[in-house]
Amino acid sequence: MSDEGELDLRSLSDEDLVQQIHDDLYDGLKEEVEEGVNILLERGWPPYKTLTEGLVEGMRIVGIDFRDGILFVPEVLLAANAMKAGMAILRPLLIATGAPRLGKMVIGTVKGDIHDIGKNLVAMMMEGAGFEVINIGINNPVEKYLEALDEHKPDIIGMSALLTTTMPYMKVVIDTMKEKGIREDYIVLVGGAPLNEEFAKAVGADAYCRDAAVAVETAKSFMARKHNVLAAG
Ligand code: B1M
Repeated sequence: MSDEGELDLRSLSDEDLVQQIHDDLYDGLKEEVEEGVNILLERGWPPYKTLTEGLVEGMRIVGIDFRDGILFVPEVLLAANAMKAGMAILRPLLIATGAPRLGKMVIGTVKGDIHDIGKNLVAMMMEGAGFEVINIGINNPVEKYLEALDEHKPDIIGMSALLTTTMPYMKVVIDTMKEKGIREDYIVLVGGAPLNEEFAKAVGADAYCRDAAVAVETAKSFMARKHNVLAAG
């Protein structure tokens, strides 16, 4: 809708505004996406609903046209930028202040992979749920994960991969942890669009997390188990 520069987003109904945010995300219109997100929030939309229905759904549509060769990398990069700008508005709202710390997580995208939106979203939601999160970014070789574990001593290590070619690298990280005898010191959670539970099991992770909300729930239940074991011991 870039030819409708005069479009007043405030005049749209919620439903049309969400549709417009999808269109603006698709067109990589960062400022328009920011404005749309702000308007939904002003109308009382909860941040999580704004995130999932406005931004995540918009990016899902981008993904379909990327897959089908209708959109290309430069356009998808613009869409990703617009998405990140929308996420930046929601981040402080999703992050609880003063919540008791539930645990610590190191999270990063694996070597060879530069997708970071989903991983950042997981980091954001985990922080919102009261976890301390150390986000080590993208394209992480096993050494980077090990350094982060050593430095931050987290309870959980989270790995993200969006490519079928990079997801096997998770096994490299887990196998290296096994070789060093530290695998059982951590809860290993994995996620990313091409993964599934079977894959997570095969590479030796503790659990596959379908989305950010599942990541939070899974992390909480593993932390509760860890505390029970410690209390029993
Ligand atoms: Co890429 N890309 N991309 N891309 N890209 C995909 C993944 C693809 C499915 C598109 C397609 O063909 N439909 C396809 C992969 C095919 C495959 O391997 N099966 C693909 C491809 C092929 C590529 C390139 C190879 C393209 C090229 O260069 N020819 C290239 C590879 C670059 C590289 O990494 N080496 C590439 C590049 C890019 C951009 C740079 C342009 C951009 C990334 C920008 C960025 O991230 N900063 C990009 C994007 C944006 C996408 C799509 C469109 C969207 C990904 C996204 O952000 N989704 C994507 C299509 C798709 O996934 N439908 C695609 C939104 C996000 C909220 O969801 O990431 O799934 P997601 O995260 C979810 C869950 O998966 C889960 O929770 C998140 C939140 O709910 N989750 C975790 C994710 N990580 C987790 C970690 C956890 C737990 C849960 O740890 C505990």
